[in-house]
Order: sequence, then C-alpha cells, then structure tokens
Amino acid sequence: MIRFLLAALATTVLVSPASAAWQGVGTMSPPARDGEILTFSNDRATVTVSMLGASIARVRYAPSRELGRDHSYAVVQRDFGDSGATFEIGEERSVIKTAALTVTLRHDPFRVAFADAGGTSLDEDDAPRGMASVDGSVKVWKRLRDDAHVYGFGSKTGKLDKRGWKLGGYAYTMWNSDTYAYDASTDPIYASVPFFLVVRDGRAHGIFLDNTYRSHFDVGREHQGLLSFGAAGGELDYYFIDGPSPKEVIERYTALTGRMPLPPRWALGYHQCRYSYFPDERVRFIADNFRQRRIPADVLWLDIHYQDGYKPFTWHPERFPDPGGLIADLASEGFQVVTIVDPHPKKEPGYAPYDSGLAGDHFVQRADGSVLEAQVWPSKAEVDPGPSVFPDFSKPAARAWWGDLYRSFVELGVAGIWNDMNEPAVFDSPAGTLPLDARHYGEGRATDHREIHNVYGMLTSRATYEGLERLRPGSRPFVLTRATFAGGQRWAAIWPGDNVSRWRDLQTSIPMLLGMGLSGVGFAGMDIGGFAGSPSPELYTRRLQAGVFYPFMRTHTAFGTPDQEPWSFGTRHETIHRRAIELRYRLLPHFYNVMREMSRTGIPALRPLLLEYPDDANATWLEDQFLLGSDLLVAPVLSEGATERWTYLPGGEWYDYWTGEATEGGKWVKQDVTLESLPIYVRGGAFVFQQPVVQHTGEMAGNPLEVTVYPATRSESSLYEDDGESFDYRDGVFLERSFRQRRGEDRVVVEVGAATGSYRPAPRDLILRVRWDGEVSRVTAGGEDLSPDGGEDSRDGKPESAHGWHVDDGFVVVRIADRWDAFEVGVER
Ligand code: MIG
Repeated sequence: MIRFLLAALATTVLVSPASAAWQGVGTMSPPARDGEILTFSNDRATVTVSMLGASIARVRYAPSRELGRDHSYAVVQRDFGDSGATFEIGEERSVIKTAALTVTLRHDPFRVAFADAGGTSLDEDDAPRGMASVDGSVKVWKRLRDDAHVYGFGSKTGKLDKRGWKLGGYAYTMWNSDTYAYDASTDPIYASVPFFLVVRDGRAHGIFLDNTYRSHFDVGREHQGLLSFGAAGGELDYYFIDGPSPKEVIERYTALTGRMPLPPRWALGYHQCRYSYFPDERVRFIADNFRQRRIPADVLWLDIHYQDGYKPFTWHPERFPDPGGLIADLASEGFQVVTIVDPHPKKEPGYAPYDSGLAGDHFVQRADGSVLEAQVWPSKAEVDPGPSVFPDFSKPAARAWWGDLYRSFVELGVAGIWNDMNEPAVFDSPAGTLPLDARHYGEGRATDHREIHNVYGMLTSRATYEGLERLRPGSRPFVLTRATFAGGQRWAAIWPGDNVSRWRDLQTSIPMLLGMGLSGVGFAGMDIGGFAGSPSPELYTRRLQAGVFYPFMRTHTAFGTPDQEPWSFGTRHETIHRRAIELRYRLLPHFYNVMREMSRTGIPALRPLLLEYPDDANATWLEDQFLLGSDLLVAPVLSEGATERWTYLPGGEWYDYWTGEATEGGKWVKQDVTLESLPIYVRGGAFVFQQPVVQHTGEMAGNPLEVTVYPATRSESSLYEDDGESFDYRDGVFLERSFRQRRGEDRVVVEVGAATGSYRPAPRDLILRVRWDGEVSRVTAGGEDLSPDGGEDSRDGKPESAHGWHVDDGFVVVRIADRWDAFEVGVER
C-alpha cells in the first residue's frame, strides 16, 4: 500500500511539473450573447467565440476578467458577410452552427470543438487540458490525429509536413532572429507566421494564432497525439479557418491577413547581388558583363558598402561619388537598382535621420524613457564608429517619417529597397535584439518589446512600402524584407536570410519556400548559390536551375567570398546558367499570370503537390518537386553528381516540357540527367504562356506572345497582362483573356476569349504551339484558312510574312497577328 502510494506520488510529481502550474479555464456558466458573439466568463478567464462568415470562427481567451483592446497587426478584414449562424445556449453546452461549421462549447470544464456541418469532428481541445494560463502565458492543447498532416508556419526549417518523419513532429518558436548560417534544425529564424494548415484525407482546415508575443507550436513532438500552441503574453486569440480544400483555407487566411500587391514586372526578372558590389566601377562592370555575355538580368543590388560609415540614407563619397549618374547609366542598359537600407540610423548629431527622428520622438526608448542605443553596423564603421538608435515602427508618425526619408533615393532613381537586420538584430548582446522592456508606442497603447519584437520587421517594410508609394505615386513599390510577421505579404517580398552554400540548403530551400507560400508569404526566394561559403560550380548550377522557379530569383553571397556571377564558374556552366535564366524570361508571362493569381486569391505561385492533388497520398509529403501554378511540375536536380532523377506524376496526362513527349501520370518516372537537365512536366490540358528571350523586362513590348497548348478532352485557362509597373490595373487598365481548348477525333479547337479590361499591349503576334502528332491538313483562325508556309516560332526569325502555320517536331506552330476579339483557331488532321 505504501509502495503504491509512493509510486502514485512519484508519478504525480514526475508527470506534472511542467503542467502543474498551468491553470485551466475551469467551468463556465452559460454565455451571454451579443449579436454574433458569445462571451463566457468566470473568476479566472474570459472567452469569446464568434463567427466571421460561415467558415471562420474566432476564439479569444484572456486569463483575466475582461479582454484587452481588440487590435491586430495582422488581420485586415473581419467582415466575411452574414454567417447565418444559429446559437443554441444550454446548461451544459452551447452550440454555434453555420452552413459549414458546428462549434461546440462544452461548459464544464470549458472545451472548444469544431466539426463540419454534418458533425464530423475537425478539431477539438484535448479533453484533459483545453486552454490554460500561467504567469501571463496562454496555451491550448488540441487533439492531433495520426493521419493529420500539418503545414505552414512561414519560413521554418524541417520537412514540408510538420508531423516530421514517422510522426516525430516539430516544435517551433516564433521569435524573429538573426540566424547567420542556420541549418536544417535551427529554430526560430527570421520571420514569424503563426498560421498552420491541417490536412486529413484531403480535407483541410487552418488555425491562425493572432498573437505577436513569443509563441510556441508543438506539432506532436512532445506528445504524438497532441498539437499545442500558445504565447508568452497577450491573449490566446485564434481563428479556426475551414476549407474543405487546402486552397480555400489559404484564400480565407489571406482574406483575413491580406495578400501580396502585384509587384512591378521587373521584380520577377533575374536579380544579381553580393555583399557588396563596390565601387561604382565594379557595378558597371557587372552590368556590362550581363549585356555582353547575353545573360538576361533586370536588377543589380547594392549592399551596405555603398553607404557612408554604414549610415542608412547616405552614399559613400569615394565609392559612389555620383549615384544619380550611375543609376541613370544602368537604367539606359535596362537595369534597376535596389539598395539596402537597414532600420538602425546612427546616433550622430548632424546626421539628418538622427536629428529629425529625435526631434519627432520617433525612436524606441529604454524602460527609463531615454532613447535606446545599441550596436549595429554603424558601430563597425571604419571612421568614427558609434551606436545606433531604432525607429519605433509601431508608431504611425514614425512610419511616415521613415517613409519620407527615402525621398532622395527615389529622386536618384533607386527602384526598390531592401530592409535587412529588422528582427531587429543587435550586435554584441546576448539576446541579439532589443531588451524586452524597451518601450514602444504600440499603435496608441504603450507597450514593450515583448509585444512588438515579432512585428518590428513587418512594420519596417510597411513604413518603407508606404513611403515609396507616396514618393512615387502610381508606381508599384518593391521592398524586400528579412523579418516579417503574418500579413507582411502586403508590403514586401521575403528572403529567409543567410543560408549556406551546401547541397542540404538547396534541398531544404524547397520545403521552406513551399511552406511560406502556404502561409501567405509566397513572394520569396533563397539566396541562390548560398550566402555563407561558396558553392562548387555544380552546386551553383543546380541552385540557379531551382531558382528559376523561386518567385523571387536572386543570386547573393557573403562578404569576401569568391565571385558568384553566372559567368564565374567556367564556360560550360556559363552556358547552362544563361539557358536557365533565359528559361525564366521565356516563362515570364506565365510567372506574371500566377503571381497575379496569388495577389488576388492568396494561392501561392509555387505550390506543393498537396494544393492541387489533396487526395493523392504522395502529395502529402513530396517536397523535392513542386508546381508553378497548377500546370507546370518542376523536379529540379538537387543532389551532387546525379545521373538520374525520379519524379512522381499525379494521375492524369503529362508532357515533357522539353520534348513534348506524353506520359500517363499516377506513377513515378525516371529521367537520365546531365548538368544541363532541369526536368519539367506540363499537365495535360495546360496552356503555357511564354515569350521570346529578352535581356530584361524593358524589352518585352512588341514581342510575340507564345501560347503552348497541351490538348486534353477539354480545358480552360486565362492570361492576365498589364503595363507591369503602374496601379492603373485597379481602374480596369489590364488585359485578361480566357483560353479554352477541346480535342476531338481529328481536330483541336482553341478558343481565345474576347479581351476584358482596357490595356492593349503594343502590336504583336500571337504564336500558338499546339501539341500534335501526325499530319495536319488545315489550320483556320477566325474562320479563315491559314497558309501552311508560315508560323515561325519565336525562337527563329519572325517577319510579319511568317503568318500561317507549319508542323515542327510534335507541335503545330500557328502564327497570327494578336487580336482582341473572341476567335477560334482550328487544327485539323
Ligand atoms: O550582418 O548587409 O542577411 O543578406 O548581405 C550581416 C550585409 C548583414 C545580413 C543579410 C545579408 C547581407 C548582410 N547582412
């Protein structure tokens, strides 16, 4: 008996230390109802549950007598129309029902459960635990089923499926951190997106924790059957977002937190960067190399050495004596210039950003109210080093002030801004960031760094974006940020910092970018080549080939590494690199189209298979191949010395992009590969929108639009185009057309819909390349017979006289003048 008691005691002591301190919500009385909101409260907690439309439920839990201010840095929209909800309030439970969801709130002890309209459980609080708090921290434990796959969380290392290998699970922290040379197990890194997607048997829902404090997510790691999440402060304020498809979850999540604005088209071209190109002569040399070697590129980047003493908004007087002249000359060669601007002005009386920031009371303060100073780049200046101060981006007036500081850069013609170090990073301090008790304005409610840290980077990029928007009205800003938070997609593209020139980093770049896309922050790319260290020629080649499909395609490398330009690895590699970048430019109309879709729906350009094939078991875990949009399946070669590449093709018909060869999907296919190989498959029924190779996006006007059609029984697509730089598309100045095709016994008919929108590109030809086997007897366009002696492809010559068609190696190539009415093109055997 005593032994039994001792054992029991030991078990309690051993099992509970971690959870002993957590205080659960306890028992709730029936709630008060105010419109669509149910409020539960007792002496320990206040919980509200409400519906945003029929498919999103919001739960707010505060371990106090009332809730705090209802303010969000992430959520931009709460109006999802009438939820049509019915409320049943009983003694033991309350139930909210909509056409999509049933939310059951058990009162004793208080537990939340979500089910579909038919009552099938989707998600539920763990029965023994539910929601709890300790010392201002809040947390919930939920049930995690063995067949649940979990994705998202923004830029996180590890596998695409956060259940990990054999349900091992991952635990993640959200705390933006400067993590130079991170590896596959480093966590956290630079950005925080507390959103995840759960998919079971093809059915999806998502959860977004709207809390900016340091937060934690445990996906079956501590306990295989539990998913827990919580934060070190604030409320447990979360949204349950129903699908049922993964795409619908993402559409709703990005309706809540916003979507990427359409970027300028040049930002989808190739970017060349290093830490750092200087002086100006070297920048000109790089530009000339691209043009002379005929390697397309749009953007050259200036890293910190262009500045005077690492001071934001300055130019080094010897290295860049005439930035305006340099930028103008580069512009005449078709290059845009992006400059780095870090959010840490130097403390230096007489330096305008310091003086005006101090005068305007725009800097973060210490707990005692004095201006906070810390060491960042200016403290490493060669001449007169000194500490930095930090703009308080949680103050609207400080954001406006910061945005206006870009005026001289905009006047010089700087095209875009790169905000680095905005976690914020601090040198020579154990925490690597500002002290937790540093004071912030907090959008009108004074707070400290614990609450603002995770949004500091996002708000930096917001201030930058809004400044550029004001200073160059009508022109789409381009901002790149390292740190961000959920919703940061509204202001900047994101790159996940300092990866390493290792094969492993190439491999893990794919699941990371896919996870970011699933989390709303899909305008992203890794440093091609790898930042730390330097790649072998083979590794650089493979990284560039994969990078062709990164939404943001930029080569970058650290200070002091060997040259890392596309021509730095010998002539065989240079040829391959040219072809890879040319492929990006060939595909730009397609890329622009899928980026437009992302800006409208939130569905990422770069997609894991699970988004398009949620019912395919292989799609749940595949992370070394991906889709661009819904139609191109890309399987880059990711390992050293590869001689073959296995690719899984989901069910349906597929075509080899390079040869046009057809393959039935639902199986694995093997390709022999050389250094030149970049396996790409096209979905049957697809339309692939391309253009001839150009050296930069400024050369696109007047070139033919080339549409390759891969016939299926019937299919449909659409193409969006506009001027690529202004906001006029918001007033209807765009060109959108539907493309349909149907395949009969001996004919294929392609129907091009009438143009909508008022944008019209410069006069150009339309080239339709229709995948076709065998003879062709006749091709018509708009009811008229076309000549069989024309149809030059955009890769060959292109005189006007070439209108007509010809057969070329598995394709019928039809060339006509592009037109804006609806018309059909028929190909007959
Ligand atoms: O302390 O600006 O991640 O891309 O080249 C390093 C210099 C600061 C870190 C960025 C990197 C950039 C580098 N920066």
